Amino acid sequence: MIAMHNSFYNPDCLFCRIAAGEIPADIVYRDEHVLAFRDINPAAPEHLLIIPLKHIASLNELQSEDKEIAGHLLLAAGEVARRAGLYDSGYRMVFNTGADALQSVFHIHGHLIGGCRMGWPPF
Ligand code: DGP
Repeated sequence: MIAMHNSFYNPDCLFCRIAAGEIPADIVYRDEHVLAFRDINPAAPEHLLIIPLKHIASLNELQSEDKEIAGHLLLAAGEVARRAGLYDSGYRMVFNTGADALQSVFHIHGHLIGGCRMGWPPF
């Protein structure tokens, strides 16, 4: 367990607690800025979440100082997709933000989904 109480780690945030190893998850990728793990309630045959290690509530709270983290998260997506076997077949990355998008966990997470043919638009 990592004991940190600062703006990087929010002890009340589920995904901060997963990133700190306090709550188990099926982790598929980790580096100095991001973590990817399987969603507990998959919406597709493969459904992973890619999160920044830093607590940032949503895309709305992303600051220009977070540029490196945000870019890093997108750069990691291809490797996460490769590890999930989705690199060649294709996948979708979604950031639910706010009420209309049904965001339920307020720590930025990209849903990386795939393993089936999807439709568009998503509603
Ligand atoms: P959203 O609704 O966009 O905020 O997505 C939150 C996702 O987080 C949702 O698809 C379910 C997933 N989730 C919630 N709790 C847990 C958990 O404890 N572990 C894992 N692996 N995923 C979780």
